[in-house]
Amino acid sequence: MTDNKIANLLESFGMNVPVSSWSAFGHGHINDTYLIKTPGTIPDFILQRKNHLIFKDIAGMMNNIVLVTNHIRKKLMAAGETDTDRKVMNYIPTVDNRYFVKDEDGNYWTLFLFVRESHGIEEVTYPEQAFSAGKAFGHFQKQLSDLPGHLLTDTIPGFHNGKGRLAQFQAAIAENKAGRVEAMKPVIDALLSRAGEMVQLQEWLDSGVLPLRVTHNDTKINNVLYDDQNQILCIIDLDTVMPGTALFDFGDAIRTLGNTASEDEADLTKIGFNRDYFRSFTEGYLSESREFLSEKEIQNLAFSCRYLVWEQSIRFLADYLNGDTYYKIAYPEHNKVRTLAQLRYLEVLEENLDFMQSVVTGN
Ligand code: GN1
Ligand code: MG
Repeated sequence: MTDNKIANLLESFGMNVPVSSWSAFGHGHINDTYLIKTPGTIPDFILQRKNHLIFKDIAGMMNNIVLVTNHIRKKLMAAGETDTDRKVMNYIPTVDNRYFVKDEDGNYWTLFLFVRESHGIEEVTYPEQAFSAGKAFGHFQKQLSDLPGHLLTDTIPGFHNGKGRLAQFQAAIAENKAGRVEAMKPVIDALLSRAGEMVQLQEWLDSGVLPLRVTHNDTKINNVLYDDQNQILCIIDLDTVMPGTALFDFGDAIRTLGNTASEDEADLTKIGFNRDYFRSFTEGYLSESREFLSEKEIQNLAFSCRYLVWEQSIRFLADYLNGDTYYKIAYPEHNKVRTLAQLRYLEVLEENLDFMQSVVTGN
């Protein structure tokens, strides 16, 4: 990245503004993100190179994002909200009214407002934070509960589709590109033995037993923005907003927030389940979502947590077996470590099944 390139890209978005500094920003595994600081009252921006090897339909992705953010913004305005720029992401259109720029190297860039006086957190450290995160994701789903899922494009087809993910995992095993299958056999078997139960979620979605909604699909805690008083501002990282089930978002949040360790913890003894955070998150989430969720959805919130952890395990393991082509890795065995950490967490969730179900159903 160079000063010149930043200036050119900003100009494509109609932003001929002075730049005081820029720096790499955030912890994403997929895109390259830069914070662009500007002087005085000019807003700061986030410039992001979207990884088009993963997001193969950038136009569709940006369509989804604009549909979702416009829908939320209209609701905020109707409710008399004055600080809309901090309550929903604000993407900047280009001078020819698109929401992305393709540069001469074939890379895709987007620009959005940096949310003023905001911060994210990498992990929950006290139960009220878990409650507010649950409320934030529940509120996001509520804001979108009247936006029909079919209006959005499946920009990563089958992103949380258990049947499709299983097929990709089986293909990775069959192809054995990196020669790692034999050493991973016990882990592969442990994950395959759970497949029958796990693919049910997709079967319910396919048959209409679960309603198709607009979902975020990457509900990690670092995708919630807070203000300086630790009040929720908005949900960010909308790249994966797509049609899905509410269960994807609940389960994926618990995948990270309920875990006492990080998703790639190498010391498996550190991996546990934080019951307080689970309870608080669920209460916050249901305080916003109970009114629109179906009974089937509520009954399967606890199951969705196991599903998402299983899915993430087979995604990490498939990438490891394929020779690490999808996720950015920090060291050679990173995807293996991630897989083992997820599998351990899955076992921990299995041990907590009755507790989780009783929290969700309020008994
Ligand atoms: C990726 O880049 P990041 O951290 O927001 C991935 C998620 C995974 C996550 C695992 C588009 O998200 O699905 O759960 O890594 N996003 C995509 O940490 O594959
Ligand atoms: Mg993210």
